[in-house]
Amino acid sequence: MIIKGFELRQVLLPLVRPFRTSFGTQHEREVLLVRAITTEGIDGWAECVAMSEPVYSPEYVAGSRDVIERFLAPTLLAAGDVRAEEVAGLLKPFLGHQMAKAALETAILDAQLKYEGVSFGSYLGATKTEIDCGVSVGIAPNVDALLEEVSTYVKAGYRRIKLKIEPGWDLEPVREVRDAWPDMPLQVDANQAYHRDDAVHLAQLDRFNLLLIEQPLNEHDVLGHAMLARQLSTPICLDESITSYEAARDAIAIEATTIINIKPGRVGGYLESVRIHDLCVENGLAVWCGGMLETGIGRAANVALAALPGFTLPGDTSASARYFSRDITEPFVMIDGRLTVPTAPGIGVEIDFDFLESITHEKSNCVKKS
Ligand code: SMG
Ligand code: MG
Repeated sequence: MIIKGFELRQVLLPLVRPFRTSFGTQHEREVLLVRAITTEGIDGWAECVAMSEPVYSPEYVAGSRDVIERFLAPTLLAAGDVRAEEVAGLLKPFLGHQMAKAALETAILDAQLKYEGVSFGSYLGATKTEIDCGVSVGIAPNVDALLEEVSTYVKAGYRRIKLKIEPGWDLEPVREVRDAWPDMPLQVDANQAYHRDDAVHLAQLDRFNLLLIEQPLNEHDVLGHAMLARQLSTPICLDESITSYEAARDAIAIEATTIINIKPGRVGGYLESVRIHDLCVENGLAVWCGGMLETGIGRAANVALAALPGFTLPGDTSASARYFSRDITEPFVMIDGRLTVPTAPGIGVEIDFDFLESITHEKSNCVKKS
């Protein structure tokens, strides 16, 4: 498949409610979209999950766009005939930038699969036609507001609740939610907000029967997570630390994690995600699909990934309405706590081009240098 060029778009979508984590509050989602334009006349689409600022990971929207324009896109365009399976190898000389690389690989994969008439789910190895949905709940202004928000999600049918925590917002909110919903699958995510010497404090979460605690320590402190795992009965799940297959393999080897949150953007794409999934299955670890406040474009591919057999826990793959009043694809609607895996070729969703145009604030093209 010959890639003629890439179109990059920065779009801005307001969130239906602010989303606060230990690293800040999001009021809107700025997204970099990648369109792979091919000589076959089929376009492939993908979403780069970098955020506006480098606060969840070192990547950020303007930086991802820059590295794509300057290095990644020219390399792929110079390669001529490129299949998605070759993208990671071609981009390997450029270090890091997994989210930017993932977006390019995914856009090419979408075009390739559309051309071949194969859905993302079939290609990746999905075994389910629908997936269980969880929801990630931000840090609230107070416990009453949190209970109110959680209650709307419980009523909507979500099958698992994840609470964002940080020092000063942990034991009390978790206790209140656990008391209100004693049987609800519940987990917490600290986004690196604690330190090794918080082990005794964090062990107090053990009494709340949590599925897991996600990324309590710094992303580089994998050994610290292994030490913490010995002091807590709540399973540790790594998110930010798992940036590749190798990172997953090593974290598993030292027992720093017994569950992994797989985010394709964080690990460089869906192909690497499948490798990590397979590694976890071989090692008896459960995985679940994380979320980065994706639009329908990124969500469609995530939902397909979450349909693989090792994804045995509900993911942060919520319905479109949890994020946006209007999405750029047909919305993902949750029925009985589940989303349906798209079956049409490629990512399997249609883009609303009029709406997309209206929310695009930057657009540029990367074309082959002759
Ligand atoms: O997509 O529902 C979603 C967000 C899930 O909590 C979520 N993501 O650390 O797992 C995480 C965060 C990262 C993004 S927060 C803006
Ligand atoms: Mg997380």
